[in-house]
Amino acid sequence: MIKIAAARVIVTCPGRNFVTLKIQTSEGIHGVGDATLNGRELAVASYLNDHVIPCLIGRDAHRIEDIWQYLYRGAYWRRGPVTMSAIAAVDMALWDIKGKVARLPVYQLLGGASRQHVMVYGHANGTTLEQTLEQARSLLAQGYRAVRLQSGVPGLKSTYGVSKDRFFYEPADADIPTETVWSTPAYLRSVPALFEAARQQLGWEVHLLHDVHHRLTPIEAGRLGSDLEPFRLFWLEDATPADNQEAFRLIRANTTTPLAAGEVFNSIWDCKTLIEQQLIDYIRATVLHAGGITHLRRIASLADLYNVRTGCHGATDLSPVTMAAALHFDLSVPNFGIQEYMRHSEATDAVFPHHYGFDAGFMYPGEAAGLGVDIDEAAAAKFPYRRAYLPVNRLEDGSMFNW
Ligand code: CS2
Ligand code: MG
Repeated sequence: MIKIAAARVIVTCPGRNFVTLKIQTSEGIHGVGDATLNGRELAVASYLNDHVIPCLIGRDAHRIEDIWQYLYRGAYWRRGPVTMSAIAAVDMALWDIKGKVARLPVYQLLGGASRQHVMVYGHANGTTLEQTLEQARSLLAQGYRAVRLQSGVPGLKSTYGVSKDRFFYEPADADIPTETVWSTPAYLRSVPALFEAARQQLGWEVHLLHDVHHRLTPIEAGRLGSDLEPFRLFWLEDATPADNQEAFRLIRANTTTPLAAGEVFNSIWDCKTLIEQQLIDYIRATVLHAGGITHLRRIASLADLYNVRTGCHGATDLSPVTMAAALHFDLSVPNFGIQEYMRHSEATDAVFPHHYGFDAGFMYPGEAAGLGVDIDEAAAAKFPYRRAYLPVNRLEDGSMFNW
């Protein structure tokens, strides 16, 4: 038995907000977990402070599965992004502690490495097609094997997923949401042209990916997938919202372009139909928003039965703690597909010192005991919380999307 002696929540904003849970044990060993929910950060901080931490004190930190079940089943209110991010933070911190006690990196506790390294995809985005492809060439020069391409849509002022900064991508940009305008016909015309030019200029070796950010109806998504077939994408992501999982049947019936979904999913129930009916090829659920390593393993095991591979979300609003946990998971899980990688800012890297690293298109979790990541609390204290939201999108006639 190794007793949980104390736990606290640290909120910091080194360029963007992060919520971190730090659990301390009676043996003096501590663990960290990420609890960041973009644009709703303080709701998770309160959930942990007011409702979870009091129930953890005195429990055996080794009982990861039991604590997961206790927090999930015991609360009566199940699922949802706030609850599942809070449970995930506890789960990550407990795996970190177990690894430190065992003096092993977490991937060893998960059954050891199933592969040599973790293939990641980088982000190339620009306001014009030329800028996007120039970015892609620079990623290829850095050794990336897989690149996501997002480009501004001609005629639209701004496009979600296209960064204002050349190197760092941060879509949460205002203390009251920015409102942007969207045109589906303009978008549907621009994407095939981008990928046609990409194959001409970048060749066929590199894996190319694209994120629709839930902007299409199922039949529009089917059309886009079919238009993109000649360019052999690695995946087309979040082609339509998956609130209704059956919606993907229409897309599937209309294209052989591989489909990815699930960065907003919180539990195995959000992807059960998509996986069991083989309506997607990659599941994007993360360690952070889908209940921690413990629950993501369960999702991956279900996915494995149906030839669905993992493709964890890894945007900058997931802290280096999640990135570390994801890499241990990715290295160990048999049906790994790819991992998203967006570089954090230097300030963020300084607040979260870590052992993971990138080399020639692949990442490695490192050999440090536990997750191999920590929070520098003195550095974190220099960056107080700043409210920030993702933009809200409207159609050209001013209405909100209705799908
Ligand atoms: C995106 C993210 O990384 C992705 O695939 O969809 O940028 C996402 O929009 C943000 O992480 C939202 O918090
Ligand atoms: Mg996405």
